[in-house]
Amino acid sequence: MNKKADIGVIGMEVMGKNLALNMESKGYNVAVFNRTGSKTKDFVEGPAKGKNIIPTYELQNFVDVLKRPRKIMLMVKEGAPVDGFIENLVPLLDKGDLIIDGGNSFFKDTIRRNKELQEKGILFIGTGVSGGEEGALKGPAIMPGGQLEAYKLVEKIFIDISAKAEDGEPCVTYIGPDGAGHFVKTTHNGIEYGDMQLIGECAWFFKKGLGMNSGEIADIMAEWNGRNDILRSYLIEITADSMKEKHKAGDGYLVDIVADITRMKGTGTWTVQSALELLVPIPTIASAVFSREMSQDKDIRLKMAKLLKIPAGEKFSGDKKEVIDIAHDALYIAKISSYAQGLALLQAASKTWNFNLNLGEIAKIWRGGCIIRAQFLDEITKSYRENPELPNLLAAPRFSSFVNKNLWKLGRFIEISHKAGVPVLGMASSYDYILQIASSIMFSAQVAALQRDYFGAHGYFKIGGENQPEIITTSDGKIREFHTEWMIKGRPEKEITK
Ligand code: NBP
Repeated sequence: MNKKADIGVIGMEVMGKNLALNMESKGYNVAVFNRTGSKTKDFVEGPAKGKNIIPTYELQNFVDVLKRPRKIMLMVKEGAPVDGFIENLVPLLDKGDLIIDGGNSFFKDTIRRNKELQEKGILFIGTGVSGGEEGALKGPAIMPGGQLEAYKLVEKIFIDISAKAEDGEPCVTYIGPDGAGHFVKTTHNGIEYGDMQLIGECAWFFKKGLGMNSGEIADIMAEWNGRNDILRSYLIEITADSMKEKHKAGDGYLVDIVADITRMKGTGTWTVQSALELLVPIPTIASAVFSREMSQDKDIRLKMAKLLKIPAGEKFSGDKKEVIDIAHDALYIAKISSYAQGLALLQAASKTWNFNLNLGEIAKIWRGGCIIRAQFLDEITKSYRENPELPNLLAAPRFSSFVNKNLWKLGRFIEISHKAGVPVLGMASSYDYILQIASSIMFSAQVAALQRDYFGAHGYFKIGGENQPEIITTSDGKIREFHTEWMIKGRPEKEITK
């Protein structure tokens, strides 16, 4: 075969194969390679048969068939396989060639790889690719980070293969330098965990609190996915579709016999770890990770269920329709809160790692292709367009007005869920996040500040008075710090000067 390939894809698993097919369908010649050659063979003799896809079985041959500057997309398991391929590829490449890591890599690895490769004259993009198998084939959301010049080399290919939002805009944009793309993809996954958790809690409440069967819950979810519904989203859509599936052994629903264990690959945990590192609270997303962890410890739950008497479940006896409507708005507010947390994390990361993120553009490319795609992201895009300096998503008038009017519904939802014996860690975390961020004085923090000073002489700051929340500073703007001598009679207070 004499034809040269426009781009090469390494990794012939679900993502790599489907991305290669997607690229080919847009008119590109694609070379493919996989560590285990039989998978390449199966691919080119199967779904890629008769297409402009060039199979290769040696890395040297793979790089030889690529047009220059070479563009190589790795779609392999994150970690050592990515480093291994980079190490083997570099000696075969020329300066100015480009390696793209399209897997779910940890963003700090991407920063390191970008730097190491830049020193060797090789361009490097770390990109999130979201949408799973179907997205890879029909159009994913793509979140590339790296040198802008590197992005320019593949911009057209990425635009061509990306999902298109309802207004036709491609779901790809240059995210920022080095690890920016992978950080945004990781946070996207964290937000996805949060969405899934919140939807799951609603479903559990409907089942236990309102006594509905899974088919009835699926019907509500389908209604919530209606054309103009504020909850309309891919995750609500697939919840409705999967929950109505009957199992093969009888007439029951599949969801009722699936084991209550949610596995995870790590991106949710990375999101929470980054939030801890950057001191950004993301309680809803953290609650989703913790709930998955709790789900995985089936043994302890089986033991504890026998020992602890949680409320047997007080079924709600009021107007069901009214409660379903309350749950609808409660879920929407919980979602706004969760996205506010995720976007605050992006904002902090952007500052710390100089990612220069444009939150409005990021929300815009999440509108299609990816797992969290939703009508709601249009509203976020508009909010940042109206005010790019929003201190928090909840400050956007289109969200704050809804929250101000309907927050009671989230409180009510949590109350009746607890009465029914349904844990709602995610919904409660979303609610409490709003309560905390809207507290000009957090009394619990005042109590803790004194506790710390009492047991450890850690000092405390002061505010103007009970109704004057501003922190007292010196005339040149420095925060004044105090300590009480708790062990000395009369407990004198002194100002600490540093
Ligand atoms: P996997 O994550 O299952 O990875 C399989 C690929 O990695 C195969 O090509 C395999 O080669 C290769 N590989 C492994 Br495993 N260990 C290797 C090693 N030590 N050296 C070289 N190659 C090695 O594939 P995937 O599900 O298609 O995902 C690809 C990437 O995209 C991952 O980073 C994943 O997290 C990310 N992602 C996946 C999805 C999804 O829905 N699956 C969605 C979004 C992003 P072999 O065939 O020789 O074993």
